[in-house]
Amino acid sequence: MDQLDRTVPEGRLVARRTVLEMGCGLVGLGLLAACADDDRATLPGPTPTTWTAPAEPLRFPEGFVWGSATSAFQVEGSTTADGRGVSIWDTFAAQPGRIDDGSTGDPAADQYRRWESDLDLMVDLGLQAYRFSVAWPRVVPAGSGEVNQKGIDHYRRLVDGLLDRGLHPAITLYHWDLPQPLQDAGGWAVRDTVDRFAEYAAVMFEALRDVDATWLTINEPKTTAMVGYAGTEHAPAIGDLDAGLAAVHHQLLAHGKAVEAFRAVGGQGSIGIALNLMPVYGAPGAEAAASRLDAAENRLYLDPLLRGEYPDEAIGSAAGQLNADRAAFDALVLPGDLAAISAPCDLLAVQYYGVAGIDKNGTWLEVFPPSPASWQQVHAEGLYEMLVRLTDDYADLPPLIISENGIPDPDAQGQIEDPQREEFLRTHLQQAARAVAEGVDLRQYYAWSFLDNFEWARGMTQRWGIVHVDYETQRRTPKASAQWYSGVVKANAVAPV
Ligand code: GCO
Repeated sequence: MDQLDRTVPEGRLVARRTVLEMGCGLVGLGLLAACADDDRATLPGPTPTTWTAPAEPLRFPEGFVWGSATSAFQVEGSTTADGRGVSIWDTFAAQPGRIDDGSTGDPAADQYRRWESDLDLMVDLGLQAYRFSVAWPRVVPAGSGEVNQKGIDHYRRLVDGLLDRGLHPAITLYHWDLPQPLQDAGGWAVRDTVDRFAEYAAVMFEALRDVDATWLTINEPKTTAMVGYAGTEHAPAIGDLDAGLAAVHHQLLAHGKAVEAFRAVGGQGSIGIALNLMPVYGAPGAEAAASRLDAAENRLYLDPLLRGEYPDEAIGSAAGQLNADRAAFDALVLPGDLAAISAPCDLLAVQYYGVAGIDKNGTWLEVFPPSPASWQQVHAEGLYEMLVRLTDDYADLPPLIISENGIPDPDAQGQIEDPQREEFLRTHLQQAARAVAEGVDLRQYYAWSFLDNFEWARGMTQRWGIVHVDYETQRRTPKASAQWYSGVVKANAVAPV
């Protein structure tokens, strides 16, 4: 597997807000202040490699699974129906100024009521799988204690609907909608939430123990920890980096305890965690800073999960590190925690959007042109690099799936003709196929997202769906990229154009 030159020429600064949105957390607060506000330029990025896609279609292995993904808070709506409790995102979205367009989780894309026609649309598009998340506040409204059978019944119907249509269920247990009472007690910054999550997970494993599903415990612990606890861009908007690091450990431990519960229930299916991973490129002389930022962005999650140890260089005051209290973080890690976190899983879900650049002072650089999501520096080859790196670096790596990969429309109105999304998906799938041809064990791919939906702090203004949603009528219209994706699924291959 070829090694790539990851150095970049001297770059210019990335806007401060972009850094926060990237979910990197507060990398040395003082360094953020050093970022010039509007001094942005696109660097040529790392030395281009010589690889070009072949003229013939690139095939995926027999049995490869093709799907699309959403999450409960982003698509369901019906936030007060059938006993659902309040989540931290209901609280956050209700606070003036938090969401760009003032929208909330209701009606979103109204899928709580429209799920049957959405599943029919997936069949029409020839999709084979659907990744959705269970809203914890529907199942355990207070976060602990009484279980809400109406909540369980909804997801039973959804799963049965998938199975009846021959669609594979990929079920995320936590996609950011923490029950508010648990946050009132400290949320992911406190250890008690670990056991509450394991109890909730066991309820769902029991309820669906007959289903051969792909289970994902926690979606992007990094984003929750760094953007919601270290930062204030996401719920619960704590703004304390030490709380963010505590949220890292407690979410990883919660994942491990959920895996234990899954094994104890003895259900069908497979289980893993979903990590958003980001290749990091250093400007000349910034190799050490790039390595430290890679530790903060990637190895802080990969190493405990796959090696049973935290990386040494993620936390500290040097360029690229998370400028938190290392002793306080170490004190959170109790005997047995790392063994639980690194319990063998059946898969690792990779969520890939783009890359990051850094200079020797720790300032984030723009090394590739961003998508309409300013934090997303688009570089398809970075997906190949990350997949190969995982395979090279982690001896006991389980099979991989790509549980999110996508790009937003250029504007809030959205479009049916979305050539940029077809280009994004094609180039990224070519790189994934390239990695598979070099021995990477990749089993499933989920385009983000099936529907235009509530894009967190961007509200309804950023559209990531392969299917357009008219929010006035809730009418669904497949975009051109959905039709193109149908062809990829049918051929189990990605053609050059
Ligand atoms: C994430 C989340 C998704 C986002 C998507 C686009 O990866 O941040 O899992 O909920 O909507 O990534 O930002």
